[in-house]
Amino acid sequence: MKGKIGLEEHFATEATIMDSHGYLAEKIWPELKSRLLDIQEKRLAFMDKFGVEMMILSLNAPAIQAIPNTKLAIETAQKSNDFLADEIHKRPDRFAGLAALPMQDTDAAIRELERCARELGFVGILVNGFSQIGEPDTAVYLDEKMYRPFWETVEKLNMPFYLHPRNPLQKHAQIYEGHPWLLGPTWAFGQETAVHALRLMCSGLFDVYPKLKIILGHMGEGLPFSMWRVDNRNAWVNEPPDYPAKNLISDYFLKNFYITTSGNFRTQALINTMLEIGSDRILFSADYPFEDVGHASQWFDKAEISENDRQKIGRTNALNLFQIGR
Ligand code: GRE
Ligand code: ZN
Repeated sequence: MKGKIGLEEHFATEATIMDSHGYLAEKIWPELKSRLLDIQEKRLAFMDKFGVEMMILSLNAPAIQAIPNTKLAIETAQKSNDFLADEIHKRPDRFAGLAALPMQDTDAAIRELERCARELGFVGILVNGFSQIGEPDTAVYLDEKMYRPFWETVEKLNMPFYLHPRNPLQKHAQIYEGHPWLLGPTWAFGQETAVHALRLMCSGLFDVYPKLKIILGHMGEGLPFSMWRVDNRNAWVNEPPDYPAKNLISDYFLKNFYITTSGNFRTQALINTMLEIGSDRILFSADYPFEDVGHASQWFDKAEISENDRQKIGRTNALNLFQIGR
């Protein structure tokens, strides 16, 4: 399919590049590094070759969220957003941007978001899970009360918010000890991000700001498969759920969430996700350069779904969600 749009597609700056080191085999690092630092050359060549018209770009992970020094987090976010805006400016027909935000300081995050939306023309936000604030050993999640004014601004600006994975802190990762291969994209990213998304849903956030649009990658980080069980475990006792939110978790999942195919190029998983959340809420993505645009595209272009669904998931859902070209 020509004209695809991807929205979990990363770059790095010199300040954040080392955050992506150590996940893939060491011999791959020079190539991964050069792909992360490149915007206009190798990346565009892959896009052309595999029918990707646009990438909506975001900074690598965990980057800003893992800078406990608030002042440095704010500066690094600003610099990265400025760099991205310059690169988009060179090819506005091929690139758009998601804001990196210093969630260490709610007011600073709001200010940077407003700048990214109004001055830099970014179309959304991407945040890499919890933030370390002040001390490296802290993990502050986005359902915390301190973030309510931030979410109010996100809703007001109508900016879709991509909740991107990161690894848990070591002190929260005992279950992975002795099994380092389960960290990162194999399992820990998805587990961490799925629980974070469930926290948002349970917290009542979407009762207060019902127009929030949250995007999850990797075919929903396992949530589509587990949604029924989340709402229906032990249903015979007929007790209302014990959390602040007013409705069932699946009500928020269906109303406030969008899902991308990033890094999960599996037709069985896609069809399950279509059955759970519907093809209007699923969007193509690769997760370049951690994944291969060719793998993503060659799978998606031939996946056994209708051509109507392919157009929606590959392109038009992204145009609508990010209000591109209108
Ligand atoms: C990502 O950000 O998507 C990512 C990493 C590291 C390894 C794999 C991966 O940051 O998909
Ligand atoms: Zn990613």
